[in-house]
Amino acid sequence: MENLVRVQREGAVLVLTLDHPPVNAFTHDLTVGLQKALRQAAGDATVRAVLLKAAHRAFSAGQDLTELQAVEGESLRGHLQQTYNPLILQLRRLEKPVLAALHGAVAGAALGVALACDLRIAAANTRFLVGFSGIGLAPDSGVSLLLPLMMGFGRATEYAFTNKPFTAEEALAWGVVNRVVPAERLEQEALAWAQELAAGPLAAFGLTKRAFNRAILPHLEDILDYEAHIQDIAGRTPEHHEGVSAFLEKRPPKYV
Ligand code: T3D
Repeated sequence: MENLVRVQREGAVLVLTLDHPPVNAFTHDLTVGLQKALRQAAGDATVRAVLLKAAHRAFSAGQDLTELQAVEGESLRGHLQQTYNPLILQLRRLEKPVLAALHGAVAGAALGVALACDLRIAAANTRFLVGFSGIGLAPDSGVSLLLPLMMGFGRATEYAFTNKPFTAEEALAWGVVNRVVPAERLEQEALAWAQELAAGPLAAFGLTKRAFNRAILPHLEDILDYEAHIQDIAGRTPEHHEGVSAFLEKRPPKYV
């Protein structure tokens, strides 16, 4: 298995860096690598906060479409049950603060991963893309729940349908991210914030997260399962086939 997630310690912070050039597309190996790193964060009592960030030009372009095309015809439900669904649950159930540091593109499943973190700091150059409809799919990875919750129902519908990007400043104004910083300061600001979180009352933070999960996301597991069911339907449509082919062939899709 390729090692596509770098794991480093910075004091009590476990720093996870996506490392799959050029745009950190989520392959099976990357997703499983991230699951493994989060298990490490959960199992190590000396880890008091997690910082999730990315190398290269984007935080992540979401699902690797070359890999998705290669397994065309297989159940997307099965794929989601092995990859993003457990990952999103791990992020929410880890009783330690998780901070996402975002830059460049954040698309599709990567948006779901970013939204499932507790806090988000974004470089001013970040572009958010719901992504799914661009390849004939419906939102998964918790996006159907977390995006309307954070930016509002009408706005989430608009951005899911149009697939137009929104900026870091818009994300800040709409409550999708907590802070925006100049791109060149992202690394240091994110680490400083993660270290501040690591110095806080860990048990209280964990219990706060547990309480928020219960208050706001009590049906998260069901929603993820329903998204997987919906995606299984979407994944069998000609629209999905055309969307993926068009992206990889670098041409606009033709839906009839
Ligand atoms: O069961 C399941 O898994 C279903 C779940 C799906 C979850 C999802 O995540 S669905 C959404 C998937 N993601 C997308 O549809 C996004 C596709 N990518 C883009 O829209 C753009 O590439 C970006 C906005 C992310 C970045 O744009 P830009 O202009 O900075 O870069 P680019 O030129 O488009 O891409 C750079 C290279 O990365 C390019 O390859 P090349 O020409 O240099 O060889 C491009 O093909 C490749 N790339 C970009 N995104 C993906 C990708 N390769 C594989 N998978 C990608 N998602």
